[in-house]
Formats: sequence, C-alpha cells, structure tokens
Amino acid sequence: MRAAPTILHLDMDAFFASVEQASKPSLRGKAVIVGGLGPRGVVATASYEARAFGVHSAMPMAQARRLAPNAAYLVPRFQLYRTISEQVMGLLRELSPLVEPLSLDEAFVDLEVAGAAWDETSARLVGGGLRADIRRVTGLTGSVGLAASKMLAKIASEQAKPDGLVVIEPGTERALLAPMSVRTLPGVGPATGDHLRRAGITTVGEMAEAGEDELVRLLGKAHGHALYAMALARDERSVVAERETKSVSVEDTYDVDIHDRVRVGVEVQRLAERCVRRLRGAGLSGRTIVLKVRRYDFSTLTRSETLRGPTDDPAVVREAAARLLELVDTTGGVRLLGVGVSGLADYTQEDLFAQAAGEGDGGPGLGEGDRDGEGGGEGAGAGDVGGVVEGAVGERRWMPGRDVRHAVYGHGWVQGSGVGRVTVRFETPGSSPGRVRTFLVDDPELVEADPLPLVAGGCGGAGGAGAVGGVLA
Ligand code: DCP
Ligand code: MG
Repeated sequence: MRAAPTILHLDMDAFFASVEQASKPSLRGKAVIVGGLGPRGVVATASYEARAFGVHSAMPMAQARRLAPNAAYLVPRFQLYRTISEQVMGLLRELSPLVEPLSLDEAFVDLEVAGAAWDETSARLVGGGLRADIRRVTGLTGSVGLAASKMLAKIASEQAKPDGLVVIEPGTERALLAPMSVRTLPGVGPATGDHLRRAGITTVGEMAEAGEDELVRLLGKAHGHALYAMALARDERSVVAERETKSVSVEDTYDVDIHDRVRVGVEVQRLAERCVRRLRGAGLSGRTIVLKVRRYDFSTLTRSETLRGPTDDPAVVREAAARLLELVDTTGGVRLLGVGVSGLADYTQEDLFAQAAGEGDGGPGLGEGDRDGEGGGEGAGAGDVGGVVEGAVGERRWMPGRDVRHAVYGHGWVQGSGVGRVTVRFETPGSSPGRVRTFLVDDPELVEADPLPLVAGGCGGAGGAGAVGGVLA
C-alpha cells in the first residue's frame, strides 16, 4: 500500500436534494425529499433537513410522508443531475486521468499517478481546491476523503459529511477502523454482518482479533481471506479509470453488397432501432453512438459521436447514426453495417421512478393533490391529499418538481396538482424565493420547460455543457 494519502474519494452531499434546493430558492434550508411519488414509490434521497426527521434513501415514500408531512416531495430530474455529474467528473479528470466513477455523485481519483499530490500536504491542497471548484462550477457541496487506499478514502469522505474534508494519515488506519462496525467494510452486507454478529464479532477490531482462520471458517475461503485483509486495513485495490468498456451493438452482413445510398441509409436506421431495443432491454443508456461500415473491399471503418449525456431514445440514436453515415464514403458498396452504443450508464432508476409516479391510479391523474393551493402552509410542501384525483390526462405531466414556463410569469416549477389545477412556484436558481400561483391544468399559457443552469453563466470551467436542456453536444 502506498505511503501517502493520495487516493481521493468524492461524494456529493444529499446530491439530488441539493440540486433541487439550488434550483428552487424557496426550498433552501427546508426538508426536501426526492423520489417516486406513487403509492409504491421509494425515497431516492432526502435533504439533511429532512434527514433530521429520520427520512433516508430507499425508505418507502409513504413512511417518509408520515415522518415529514410538511416536506417538499419532488420527482427526480435525472437529466439535470447527469449534467451536473458531468461537470463534477470533468473537474476530477482535470486532476488525474485515473478517475473511477461509482455513481452520478461519487468517484475515486488517484492523485499520485498524475503527480497531482505526493504527500499529505499536497493531497489536502488538492482536495480543498476541488471542493472550492465544485462549489464555484455547480453551486453545490461535496465531501472529500483522502487516504492511502480506496476503502479508507471512502470511509474518510463519509466522516467528512456534510461539506467537509477528512484525511486519514497512513499508519493510523487500524486504530481508526477497530471500533467501527463490521458493516463499514466493503463486502460486509446485512447477511455477512448477521453471521459475524452471531459469532460475537461486531467491530472491525474483533474481526482482526478473530484471525484469518476463524474468518475463513465462518465465511468461506475467499470471503474470509479478503475480509481479514480489509480488517487489517490492507486494501490494494487500484483506481480503475473506466469500468470495462461495454457496448451494445447490432450488425448485419449482406449477401449482396448494397450500392444504393438510400438503401444504406434505411438499413442504418433499422439497425439503430434494433440497437436501442437491445439497449433498453438491458436497462441501459449510453453516450457514444458508433457506426460500423465494412466496404466491398473489406476495409472496415468506424465513426462515433459522443453525446452530452446518456440516451436510450431511438430518435436520438437514429439521428446520430445518420450523421455518422454522412462521414462515410460508400461508393463501391457495403457488405456489413453496424450500429452500437457505448459509454454505457446503468441508470434504470428513471424508468422505475416514472412507473412509481404513474402507477396505482389505473389511469389519468397523479394521486398528487395540492391541498391548499396558493400560499399554502409550509410553502414548500407539494401537498398530498393521498387519494386518486379525478383529472384530465394532462395532469400526468405536472409532476411536482418539474420545470414549467408561463407566458406571463416566466420560469417556475410545479408544486402540486390535482382536481384539474396545477400550482406553480415562480422562481429561478438566481432569484429570491418566488410566489405561488394556481392554474387550470390545460392552461395554454403554461408549458413544460427545461431545467435552468444552477450557476449563472452555465458551466464555469467544467468543460462546458451549455444549457442543460438538450442531449446533443
Ligand atoms: N440514490 C437513489 N437511491 C438510493 C440511494 C441513492 O436514487 N437508494 C440517488 C440519490 C442520491 C444519489 O443517488 O442523491 C447519491 O447517493 P448517495 O448515497 O451519495 O446519497 P446523497 O448524495 O443523497 O447523500 P450523502 O450526502 O449521504 O452522500
Ligand atoms: Mg452523495
């Protein structure tokens, strides 16, 4: 293991909820809960203010509503979270080529390879600078852990939360781990934790004392061996830049070379559709669209285009593939065509939330009612009357938290809807808390809108993802 704390772990604070608070001034300092709002929805995350009521990730939404009835309940806006995630990951890549993203808001960075840091002082400086950059570019806070291994760096960022930085000095790891729960170690889930507890082992120190043979006896050879090493704070796992390159692709070989350019275009569109079906079937989306063309003389070309964010939209993939085809000379004929999507993301939650929000009412209406319309109670509360609302199909699109634009009042967000009405709060990331107005759900002056950038001027130094609306770069 290295001798300096040069593995950095970043984890954004209450990520989805913090983005919502940054977008919606009236929610700052308030309990905000993001997740699926339907009857079987679960909490994706809660602001620290909401956590004070005991609300946490993966809790059933119904339970959260009982614990924090006055909180604001919002559906996730993944597109915006991804844009901000890209900005943050861009800042990490400025530090080192070895960045290992674990989720939208979390990554390891190896500071040593690039010479960004070599000892505790330089690592602290880099970590502090990163936190300042994240705040400048995104307006949000992230917590940083620095240690000589991945395991300890992650433990450090957990200790740093919220909005802090913790360095674990090499040599102090075992003493630090000893009193911690066995569940702190990667690879100890609820089942292993129970197993160990029944054997009288609840802390990492007790694990180390039990010895390798005992752990192997309890947990089996591979697991026991690995966990014993972890208990001694020995973690040699290196930071891996990209997850194994995965892609989803389809291709067709033609019995007879295709000469007709129009026919080639049609085939590419068909392959794009098939590729997206496969992508969706795997619950994936991807950022890079790849076109493969093998020509009559067996020369094979690939052309690719990287979008700003992952997509599983057939129209987006079709259009990208068509643009790529324009870059390829097919005179002489083609033998094979392929379309692929790589740069995959396994964000399937979006669909789950969409389902959760729409389910259970057997049809139109959201089940999300606005209890008291204008100027209601806590102000932030997207009220919930609990039941199914008789309403127009149009109500389905007015999900609490979504962006809207009104011809007269400008940009705002849906605070609640029900009984044919939608309540909108008009405010933007840079404004002061805005006021609420209620409209008929089919008011022609009210339309859905794209999220606004959190920081004025868009994207600071993160390598620039312009307006957050579109997908294409
Ligand atoms: N998330 C989710 N479902 C979960 C856990 C998390 O949808 N069961 C989403 C919402 C979170 C984001 O992933 O905002 C990041 O997860 P974290 O575990 O890092 O949690 P937070 O960033 O929300 O809070 P913390 O400050 O504890 O990191
Ligand atoms: Mg986080």
